[in-house]
Amino acid sequence: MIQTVATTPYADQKPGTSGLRKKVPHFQQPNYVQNFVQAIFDSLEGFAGKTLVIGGDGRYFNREVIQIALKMAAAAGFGRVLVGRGGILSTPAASNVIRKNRAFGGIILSASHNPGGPTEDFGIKYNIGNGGPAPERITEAIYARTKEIDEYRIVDAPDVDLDKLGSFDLEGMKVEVIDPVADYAELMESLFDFDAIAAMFRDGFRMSFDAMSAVTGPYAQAIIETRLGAPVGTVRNATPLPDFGGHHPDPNLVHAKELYDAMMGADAPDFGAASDGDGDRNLIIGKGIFVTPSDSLALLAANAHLAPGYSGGLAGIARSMPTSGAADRVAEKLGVGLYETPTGWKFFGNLLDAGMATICGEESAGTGSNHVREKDGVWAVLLWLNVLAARKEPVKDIVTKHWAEYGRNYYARHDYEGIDSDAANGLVAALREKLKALPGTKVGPLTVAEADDFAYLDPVDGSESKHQGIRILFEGGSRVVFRLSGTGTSGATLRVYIERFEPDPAKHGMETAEALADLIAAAETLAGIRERTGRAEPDVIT
Ligand code: G16
Repeated sequence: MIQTVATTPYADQKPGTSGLRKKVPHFQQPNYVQNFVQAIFDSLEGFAGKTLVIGGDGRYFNREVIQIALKMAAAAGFGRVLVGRGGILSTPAASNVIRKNRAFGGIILSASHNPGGPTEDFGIKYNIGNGGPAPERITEAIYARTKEIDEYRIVDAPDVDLDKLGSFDLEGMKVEVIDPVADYAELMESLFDFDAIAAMFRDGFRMSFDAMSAVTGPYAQAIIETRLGAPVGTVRNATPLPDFGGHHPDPNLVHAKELYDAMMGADAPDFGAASDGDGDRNLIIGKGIFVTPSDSLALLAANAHLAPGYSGGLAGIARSMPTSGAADRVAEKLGVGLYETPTGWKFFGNLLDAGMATICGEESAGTGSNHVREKDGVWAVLLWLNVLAARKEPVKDIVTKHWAEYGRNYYARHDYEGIDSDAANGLVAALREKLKALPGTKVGPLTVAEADDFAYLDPVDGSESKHQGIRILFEGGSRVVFRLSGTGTSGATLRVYIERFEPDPAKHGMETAEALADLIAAAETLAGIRERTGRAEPDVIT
């Protein structure tokens, strides 16, 4: 029986860079979840009788929200819902399930790399039929709807048993509980040379994959240990936990420090990798060398032809604006297009759908391809493994040869987390105001060449996105970018992206902090970070 329940709007349900993310207690307010889910359905058309995919990264509150979403999908008139067993689907696996089953769309429950638990983070996002995050036109419609919603519809029925594979009836809607890993593993096998990778493991290649007690554990075990034959234990922290074991499931040098330290040790394995809460991010570390996400994108693009799924070459490469320009020179050499988009995977969807780009990546540890419409952590790790199996060289040699050929982009991102929102907005506004006057200004040894507020005109649908980050470019090609994160849940996070291009191989052995020292000082001078935020140091450097 469908119940119509009266509700009142919440003013703060504006989706950010990747859906709605808030603390769990915030989501637990009366009807908070129901309002948002109903606003999603109210913003869509033509889904009666069609298929919806629902899954999440297993974090605290996942199961409760899945039951609500299932009952509301039944009330909204969907014909079928595919849901991962235990409510689990990694974000890229959900994208694959949507595409493979030609579903109308999907609801993904995750706050990605943010911590989980009763007082930590939760998130809901909607993906469209191409398997990718809803574009801004849809997220804006959802937000508009949340501001005026006055009722939601839900069926009155017992909870669905999410732990049993099979088909169930929910008030006339079919619910299929599916294996979260099987389709995804099959897709990976179709893209990569599993025989060559398995042979490499047989020959003693050693790897450590840290699943960070998050969603990729079962995926990585099934693929890397079971199918590729890596020794059991290669995948660490493999059981997804609702609170990620109390850790922050963010695969960076701060939160995956144990892996980093192991990879820098004398007895390091050949290859280290990690993924995040929902499985879309990746961290790549070779023996004695961390590969920045921007370099990883460039390296994967340059070597992708070594994997069967990409042997025909790339149509183009896309990267978010704050991502370093390392991939640009690979695109130039390959003679393919390079697209620079705002931060947010949703901006790659059109380029991938139109066949303009094959590989995409972001500085925020995301890399992916046209195989799905999300970034994909395990995919990136497998492409690296395929490249290593084909080239039979250590990661370090592959990276240094790449720099020698293309030049090195020294790169770092400084994050100031949980700062006062007014202070953060004030900092950006002040920068914006002086943009026009900046060119020609000297900052220490540097001279500003250009300064702007990045705007993107989507070449496929003509939509425009403004205010996507302040770029300050210096003579000689270095730059500093300032933007506020759209994924945090408390206060504001200021991100400062710092990059210097160094063509001379004799200068490729510097420490990143040393290579970027002038630019870090210039960022402080230009933005007055310390004065405006009260912070002398970033919280995280990646
Ligand atoms: C999300 C988006 C990414 C973005 C990242 C950081 O990733 O999908 O495209 O680069 O957030 O965004 P921001 O700088 O606004 O915090 P994820 O892994 O959190 O879904």
